[in-house]
Amino acid sequence: VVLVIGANGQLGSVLVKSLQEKFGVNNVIASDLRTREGYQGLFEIIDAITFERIEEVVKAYKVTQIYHLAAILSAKGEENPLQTWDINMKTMFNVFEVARLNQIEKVFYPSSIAVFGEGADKESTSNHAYLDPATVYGISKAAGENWAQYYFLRYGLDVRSIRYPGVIGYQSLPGGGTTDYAVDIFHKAVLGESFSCFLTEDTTLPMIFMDDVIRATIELMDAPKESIQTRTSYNLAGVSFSPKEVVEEIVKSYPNFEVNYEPDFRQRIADKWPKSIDDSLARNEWGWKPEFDLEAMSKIMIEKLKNYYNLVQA
Ligand code: VAH
Repeated sequence: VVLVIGANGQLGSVLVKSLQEKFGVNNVIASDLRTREGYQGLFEIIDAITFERIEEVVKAYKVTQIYHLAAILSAKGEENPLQTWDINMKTMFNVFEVARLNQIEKVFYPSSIAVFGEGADKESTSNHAYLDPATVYGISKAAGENWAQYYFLRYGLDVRSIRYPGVIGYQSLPGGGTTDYAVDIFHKAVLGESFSCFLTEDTTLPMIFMDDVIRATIELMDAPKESIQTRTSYNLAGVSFSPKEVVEEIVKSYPNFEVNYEPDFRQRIADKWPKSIDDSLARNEWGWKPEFDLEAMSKIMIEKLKNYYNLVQA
């Protein structure tokens, strides 16, 4: 039985569906701060700030795996640094402690490419690059992945982790990240609106298509324990691109699409992050391989969003 914390989020909402297909609807418990309208399956309200509430649900359903997908992201996190730290760390400790005390078999803890800062190479950033994150979100993830390793080494808790790039999907909306533009831009294009981009046109960042990232997460969790030699977190690469390059793809379908660039505080966050990621550890240790490039991803985004908005392309 699998418990997903943060099941209403950009990743959680999509991951839950895949987990339901894999384990059966009655073996997946979705949880978040609020219920989700139209959600099909088992759902419990959990505020992961409260240890007792997580433990109650774990005991009631005899949970054996936890995916902890609740966090305040990079951009949003800068509004209130201390509160962001409290929420990201407290929820993580609660999950790790509930897991340790209730014989949970496996835990998934997401990290992020936001763990990297000035001290890391910008191109093909190595898994072992120096970590000097400049956002509270990045600091909390860098600390979190070290705690993941600590729980593994000290208590034998099987925590597995991926440093996610920016995630692009048609199924859900991101909230509060620096890579959010890359989802929003497709919505605007399909709706026939113009787009104001909060990053400059040549800001290249590591990104990944939703289908790839969900498959990566499930493949990591399915891998034999012995092959998971990296207990902090795995670099994961999908595709790297800049706003200009996405626009080049979009204008193939929407030649009149207009974008203007108005970089804000998020530009400073993006400037400290890698442009591309070396994910050879993930490839070698559990066989990771991405499938979607920018062109394939853009085609699917446009098709699916057109259907979603029920629009026929002019
Ligand atoms: C953010 N999408 O922008 C997140 C992230 C790649 C960075 O983890 O904050």
